[in-house]
Amino acid sequence: MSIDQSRRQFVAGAATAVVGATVARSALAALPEPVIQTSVETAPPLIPNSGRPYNPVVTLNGWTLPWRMNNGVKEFHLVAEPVEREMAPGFTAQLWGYNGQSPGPTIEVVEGDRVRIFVTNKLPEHTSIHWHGQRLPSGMDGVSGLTQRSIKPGKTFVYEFVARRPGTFMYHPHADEMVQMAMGMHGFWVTHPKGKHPLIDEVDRDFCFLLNAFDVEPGSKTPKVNTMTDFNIWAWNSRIFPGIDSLNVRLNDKVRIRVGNLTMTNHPIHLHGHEFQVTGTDGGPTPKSSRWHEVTTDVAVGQMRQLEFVADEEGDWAIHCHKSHHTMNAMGHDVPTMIGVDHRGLVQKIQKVAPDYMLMGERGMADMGEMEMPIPDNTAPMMTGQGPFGPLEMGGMFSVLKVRKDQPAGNYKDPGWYQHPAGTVAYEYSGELPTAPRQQAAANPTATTTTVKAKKPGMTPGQH
Ligand SMILES: [Cu+2]
Repeated sequence: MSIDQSRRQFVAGAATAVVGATVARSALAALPEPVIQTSVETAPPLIPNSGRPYNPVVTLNGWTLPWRMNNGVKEFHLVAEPVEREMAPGFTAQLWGYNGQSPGPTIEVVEGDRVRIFVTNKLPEHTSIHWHGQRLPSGMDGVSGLTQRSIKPGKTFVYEFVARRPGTFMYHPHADEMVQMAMGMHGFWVTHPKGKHPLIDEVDRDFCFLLNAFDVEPGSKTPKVNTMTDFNIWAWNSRIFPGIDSLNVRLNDKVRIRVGNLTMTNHPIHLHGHEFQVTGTDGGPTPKSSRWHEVTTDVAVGQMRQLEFVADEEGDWAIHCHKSHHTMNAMGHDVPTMIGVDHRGLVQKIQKVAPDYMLMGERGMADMGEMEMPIPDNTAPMMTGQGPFGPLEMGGMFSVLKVRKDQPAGNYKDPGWYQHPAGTVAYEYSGELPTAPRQQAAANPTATTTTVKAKKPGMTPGQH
């Protein structure tokens, strides 16, 4: 089928689906051309060239969906479809998403904008889109069966509402949710304030990403959709370290990072070197009197958080989920604990019956960050990434905030690793090691010992 033929059929299908929709049909002369993204690079901010002005966000390893103005209405076209997403170099997953990628494109509008979103379903099953956090007519809320008929494969539905309150939102299906979310269907939505807002500061850099999780068996490409808690791929915008771009800012920039959680567990997001305030949630900006400084904030399931700080410390600063299993990729979670087990002499014997057997973890697992372990094709190593000082031994939800005084304003290019000023890097001690007191005690058994009284849970006070 030629492109022209398929477009004609596509448009014909869309026209049929529009019949019965409750929005102004006369306005729908034609669908806006869907914009498809093939790159996994972080797109530069999309400077608005129509509609009201705003300061755009930067979506980590993502992009913002262009729109067209139609009689004062901002029109977007989302296409729900199977996509191939490179989650990290060497590891590509078969996901479902929107407009060529998972997650879908970020949608940016301005408070008060009338928004019309065409949603075309190219999935093998029905879908719908829920606009998480928005004030809108109930029938536009996207809960299939409850507020609308589901969008059958091949059909296009239209959502239309006014973006009434500014803030940080997301979108995702509300139809066969378990499967469609597990497959990577979601996207970010930012409603910018229409002018100066008492609770929303102007910032120099505004980043956003969604937390998402997948269960992809090493060597395979398609997530297991029935997994409830045992995920092995912890991602930001369907990317995992070292595939997540760094957040590159200029020294003393005011920075906002917007995070939304569409996984099945909470993620304490931790930033090094700076304190931030949580200035907003998906419920809107927080009152100034309610803000305090944090270096970690928990983003619970279905929640969104806006973190703000002044990047006034130069350097390479880790930003990551503080759950240690969430900064690891597949493979490692089921490795038995071997610390302290003496394998010497055993390996060759075992290799006679199991030639692939390798010694792993008897001194901790850090070796795995360095060693070239044979792993199945299309699998992200469990602990990986090279920094300027050696292996980073990370994976999953990990990136770097790069603060540089010579980063040009408005420029997002990766400045490379930080050049530390002389005398500011942790260094090896080369003097004599004193003998530890406990070794002296062991050498002299008559030395005084201290009895520690331990209290076990469940004991009443005073009982020992
Ligand atoms: Cu986490």
